[in-house]
Amino acid sequence: MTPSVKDMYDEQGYVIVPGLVTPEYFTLLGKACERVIAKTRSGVWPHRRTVGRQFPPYGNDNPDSWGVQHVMHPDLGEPVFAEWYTSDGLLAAARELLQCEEDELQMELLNLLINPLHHDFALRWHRDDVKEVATADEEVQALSAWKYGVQWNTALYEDCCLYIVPGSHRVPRTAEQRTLSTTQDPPKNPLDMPGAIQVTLQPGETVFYNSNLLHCATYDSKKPRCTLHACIGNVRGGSIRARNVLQHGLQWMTKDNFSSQLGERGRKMIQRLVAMQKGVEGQALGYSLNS
Ligand SMILES: O=C(O)CCC(=O)C(=O)O
Ligand SMILES: [Fe+2]
Repeated sequence: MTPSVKDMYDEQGYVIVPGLVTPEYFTLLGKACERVIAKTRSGVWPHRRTVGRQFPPYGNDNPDSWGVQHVMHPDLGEPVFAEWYTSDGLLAAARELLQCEEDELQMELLNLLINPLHHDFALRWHRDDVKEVATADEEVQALSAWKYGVQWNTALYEDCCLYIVPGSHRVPRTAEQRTLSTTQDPPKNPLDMPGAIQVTLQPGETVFYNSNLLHCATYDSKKPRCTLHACIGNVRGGSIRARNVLQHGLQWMTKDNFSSQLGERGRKMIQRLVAMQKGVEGQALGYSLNS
């Protein structure tokens, strides 16, 4: 019997799913991405991931970009991103992986990962919401609690940037994995990490992954990348996702000019994010890593 998508995700910490971008969305998203990438590279859109910076705040000190932040932002005028984020296929997959109902889904991030134009760049090995210096006990604790959200990359062009260690979302790092993920340096060869594999996505494929799976990425300035990078939460997690998600600066998502461009389904999902944001207002959320 072939394992289900959910079994694979639970066991390995990732699963590749085709077909979540219909041909119509493929064209519309592709054109919208071209426009937001052009705005980012020309400096018109300031919310970007900057070469040289692994985590938010991404700063503005390098003209080259490896990502476009907040593609659903109303100021970009590209409603197709929110339409796709709330589309039937995508939400069905998210519900399956989170084992929840539609009225428990919390809207979170939708960003775009692109190739820098002038510099190759790499992210070092990391878990998105566990510090690299965490003890094995702290890792066990953090990993077991990290089940109320799912992250995904959906490639519009072939994408081989991401490396992961399957199964590492369930166990603390070995001594060698710890050494290789504690350095601040990008990996010379990501496949030196014990257990690592390279993830290759064909256009239209999506990899869903647990963002605390050990992962890194390399960015080749010569190979075009156009990959939607997103996450969604389950309200049953309470404020557990707040640190990871809110570090990206999501005040704009609480405003009426954003919710008014969403359909009924999206408006309900955004209300749950706003409630989480209100619930943690004024609280220090501690260290912030990435997403
Ligand atoms: O480029 C990727 O696919 C991964 C990005 C990533 O790991 C991050 O932003 O934390
Ligand atoms: Fe990451």
